[in-house]
Amino acid sequence: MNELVERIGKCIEFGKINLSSPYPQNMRGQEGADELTKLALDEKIGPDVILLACNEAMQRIGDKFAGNEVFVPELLMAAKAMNTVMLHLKPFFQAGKIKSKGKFIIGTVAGDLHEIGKNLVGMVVEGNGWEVMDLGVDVKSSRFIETIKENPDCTVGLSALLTTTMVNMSKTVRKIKTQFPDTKVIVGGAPLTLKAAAEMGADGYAPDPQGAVTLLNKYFASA
Ligand code: B1M
Repeated sequence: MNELVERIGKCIEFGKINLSSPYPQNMRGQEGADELTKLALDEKIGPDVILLACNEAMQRIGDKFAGNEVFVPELLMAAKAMNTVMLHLKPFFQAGKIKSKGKFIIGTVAGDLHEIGKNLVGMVVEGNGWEVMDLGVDVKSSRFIETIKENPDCTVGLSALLTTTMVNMSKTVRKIKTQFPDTKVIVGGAPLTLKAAAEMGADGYAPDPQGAVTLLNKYFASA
């Protein structure tokens, strides 16, 4: 792996946001995710290469968390560093912007605060020509319902990262499909599977952002 990309990954893993960030102590005075990502992009390193390294770093910090080697504060700092990188990568995902193909409403379901994967899906979908309305995290079913009412021609994307919030996802899917049977609902997130999505009554399951785009294009083509 390119040394610069490796350093960005380390900044994510250890939560080093930028040069002036005092955390972590042993990286004080060093460039962080912010400066190194700018540098990497200036050196024409592909945004996809940077993103892959960051995703791997998030996986590493997640594994450490699972093994009780780090705790919530460390996860939060890693997420902040990751969000800093994403600010730099966003324009690249949006570069393919063309005339809107339709509206895509996305949010992380009630009780769930994980936003990075959802943000990535939103960026990639937007870059593929959809108008994205991001409702944020911890989104209640009622908020999705209100937004669908205001945008009856939309497609909906629900994200969940916790096994426990899959229950809320399931409730949200059912409420949406009961009130708006014609509205397509796509679900995704680490604990989801095709089987779980089908059991919830969702129209589709996407394992990653590109999967969401493929489904959207399929619905769009058959509309
Ligand atoms: Co949390 N967390 N977390 N966390 N966290 C996980 C998810 C966990 C797997 C860590 C672990 O134990 N190994 C574990 C869940 C276990 C489980 O339920 N199976 C966990 C836990 C337990 C918790 C808390 C309960 C911890 C606690 O407080 N004791 C707590 C819950 C808070 C809450 O939500 N109510 C919590 C909190 C947090 C932070 C707030 C500190 C922080 C999130 C900050 C933020 O988002 N701003 C955080 C983080 C960072 C993680 C890990 C480390 C990284 C998640 C991430 O951003 N991944 C995560 C461990 C891991 O994933 N290895 C973990 C990178 C991202 C690009 O991937 O989100 O999977 P991901 O998205 C992917 C795909 O899933 C897919 O596309 C994306 C790109 O490929 N995708 C979709 C996602 N949504 C989609 C929607 C689609 C289609 C595809 O269509 C609509």
